[in-house]
Amino acid sequence: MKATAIANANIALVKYWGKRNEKLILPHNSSISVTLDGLKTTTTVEFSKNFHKDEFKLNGEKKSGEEAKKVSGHLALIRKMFRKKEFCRVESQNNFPSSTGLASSSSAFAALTLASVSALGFNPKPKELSIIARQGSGSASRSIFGGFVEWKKGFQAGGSDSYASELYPKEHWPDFRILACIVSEKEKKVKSRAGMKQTVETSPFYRAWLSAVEEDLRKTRKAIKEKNLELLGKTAELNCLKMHATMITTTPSIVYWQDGTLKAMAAVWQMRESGAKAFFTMDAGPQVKIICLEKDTQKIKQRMSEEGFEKIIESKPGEGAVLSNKHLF
Ligand code: 2P0
Repeated sequence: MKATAIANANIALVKYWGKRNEKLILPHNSSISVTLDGLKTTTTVEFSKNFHKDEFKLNGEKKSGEEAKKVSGHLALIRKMFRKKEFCRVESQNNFPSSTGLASSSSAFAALTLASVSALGFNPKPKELSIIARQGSGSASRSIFGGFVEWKKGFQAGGSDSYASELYPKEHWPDFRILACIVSEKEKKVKSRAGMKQTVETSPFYRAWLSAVEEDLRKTRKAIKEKNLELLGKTAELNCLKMHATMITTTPSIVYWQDGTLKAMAAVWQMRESGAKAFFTMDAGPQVKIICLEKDTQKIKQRMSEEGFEKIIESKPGEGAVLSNKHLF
């Protein structure tokens, strides 16, 4: 009753922001992401009658508190779905710094879902895995798949039609790149889950966000299909700014940006003015992720390092969640 899975983190090009059902993690809007090669979580899960509670280790360290609670909450859901009773031991390893705001919950819950379900002896279709992963963390529904992925918000109250699927595999656009410029490694004050709840409840701009998102989804699907970086980048950049506008206008305000965030945004705009194809997106944190093509990465990295960004993580489109026979314990 042991299995290991590897899943990559993803970055949204059209963001998921706000839930219509908190418990089932059903979003108000659909989202589109790219799964990133090399930003991975490896998770080994073992269920046994001999265990008396769930145990969770991350990067070799035993976890308690909020993180452990989210993990055992997800395991409880999986046990219920598959009518199992055994407790389990979970060990996860991230190959990227967990505190850098690089969407670690997307890879974490995708890997945990695949490893747990496999350890229990089941082999559901990716769609079903995506529905289960979604209930651990919304963005994890997308990390089940590789390449370019869309998570449809769905309409059913129970969430049976709210799952992700692949739009195009990673091979569709191999020279697509994301350069994550790390602005700060401090843990953020407001987690995404709390931030999006507060936004839905209090931002007067939330309606405007929802009314604009379908157009962004349409443009983004077209841009990916045609490998049109300009259309993709401009749409993703504005979509992220619209999301941040809803955050800033909640009560109390949530501002994830820091000085370095604005500096990176300005640098991207200046590079664009001088003809470079560079666009940014940001999530619920200060890091700035530059969307570009492989041929331009060197000069963009050079410019960002001159601006004082020491840590820049480069990723290309990566694969979806897979099983591995290299167990962590
Ligand atoms: C996204 N984010 O689409 C958006 C953009 C952050 C900003 O998905 O509550 O950790 O576990 O479903 O998935 C981060 O939110 O939130 C996120 P829960 P999650 O990538």
